[in-house]
Amino acid sequence: MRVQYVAKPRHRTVRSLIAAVAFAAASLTAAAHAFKLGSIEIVHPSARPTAPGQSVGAGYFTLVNKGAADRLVSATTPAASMVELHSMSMDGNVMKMRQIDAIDVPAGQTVELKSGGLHLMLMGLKAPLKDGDRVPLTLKFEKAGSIKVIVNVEKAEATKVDEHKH
Ligand SMILES: [Cu+2]
Repeated sequence: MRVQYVAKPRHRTVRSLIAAVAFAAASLTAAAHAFKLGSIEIVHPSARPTAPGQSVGAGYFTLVNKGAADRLVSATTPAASMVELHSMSMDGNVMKMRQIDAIDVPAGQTVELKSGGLHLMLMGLKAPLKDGDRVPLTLKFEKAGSIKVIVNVEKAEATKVDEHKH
């Protein structure tokens, strides 16, 4: 798992804060941020910048469930007219994407939304997503309820290729 969770500052001593900053710098990843809803953590919501005229964008994050099984059932954002839940899988040499009703978050499990796998599809973007933008996103879980998170718009890491195409 390429997940980096940084605890909330109020739980840190100065020494551990320095250690965390050093670790973040060394890991070459963008600053991680995380949100908590009951026993579910939503780690580092992010989206890729989009080209002018492109009407869809993909959103990613990692769900860490330390409690009972739940399901992500919907998402909304003021930045797009609607958000769909999508899965991707290889069918022979073809990457197939389909809309799904929910993303299962099994008890005690970690579920990663990432390029080439499960993701959110932002449909009908009202403006291009620009590197550095911060986009509010409301996630609704079947049992845990709803939470508003902030999506960081940022370029994919150089070593990763964004396979997402529509
Ligand atoms: Cu999609």
